[in-house]
Amino acid sequence: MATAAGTLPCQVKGRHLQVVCGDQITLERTGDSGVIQSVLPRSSLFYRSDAYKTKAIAANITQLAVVVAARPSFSMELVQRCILAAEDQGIASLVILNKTDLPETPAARERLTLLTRIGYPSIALSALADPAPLRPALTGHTTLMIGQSGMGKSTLVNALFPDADVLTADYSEALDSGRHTTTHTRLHRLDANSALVDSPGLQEFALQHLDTDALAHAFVEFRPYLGTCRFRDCQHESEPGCRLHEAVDAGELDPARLSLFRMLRRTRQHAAQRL
Ligand SMILES: Nc1nc2c(ncn2[C@@H]2O[C@H](COP(=O)(O)OP(=O)(O)OP(=O)(O)O)[C@@H](O)[C@H]2O)c(=O)[nH]1
Ligand SMILES: [Mg+2]
Ligand SMILES: [Zn+2]
Repeated sequence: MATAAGTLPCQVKGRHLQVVCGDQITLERTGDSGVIQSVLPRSSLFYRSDAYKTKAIAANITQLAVVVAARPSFSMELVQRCILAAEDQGIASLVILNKTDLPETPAARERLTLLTRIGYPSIALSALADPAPLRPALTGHTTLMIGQSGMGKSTLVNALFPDADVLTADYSEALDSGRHTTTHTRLHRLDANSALVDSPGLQEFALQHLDTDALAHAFVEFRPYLGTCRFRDCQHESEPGCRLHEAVDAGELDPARLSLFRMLRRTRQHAAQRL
């Protein structure tokens, strides 16, 4: 048995199949090459989807690490979308605040409190200076690193795996964005039980596969309230007796999170109507 380090379309016993980075496969070796015999059942599949297609990103990951940095600037909405997709698959998430050597780091850290207050762990480090603070969090996990281009995901891989020699590139000051240097998702093995997956920078992350119930459930802090609204089919918009709205009014839930939920729900509905 082996772990697929990358994603590729292939033929397995005459069937076309997408083997996803992180898939467990059985191989029949012939000299230096091998033929994939089977793909084992996945414990998780991390993916995004718009109204037209689904894009698999990594299989069998046990942890998502969203990488952000003060420069280039990052989108909290995108960070949260990634985490919601992970929650839907029962995958734990953490946030890596990279480039702590940058003077704007405190402001970036402040923005992350929206998530750390809910309980998501965050690890601050400088990949260029010392990646060590991340090591304990990686032990025993297959961790997918995800995030916008230029946040330093591949730099972290190079810092943790001196032989990896993965391509990295300066971000553009003028465009305030990375250069989409990494083009393929790739798994790097730390030890027998731990691996780190690097992925191409993201600009968007559609959640078309999450209907209203799944979406609400993906907001972990909403879970204790779900099923307790006055109306059984409450969409948590402006219905009377909505427990999520009451919890916001009582200061128990962050209004920014309920606003995001409503925006995502409507986005999904509009996309579905356009089909
Ligand atoms: N100041 C500083 N710069 C860093 C740090 N880590 C990475 N960088 C720089 O950030 C830039 C982008 O790094 P990459 O590792 O290529 O970013 P990436 O997230 O892999 O980008 P994509 O592959 O495009 O998604 C490079 O110029 C790195 O040298 C850090 O800790 N501090
Ligand atoms: Mg990269
Ligand atoms: Zn409600």
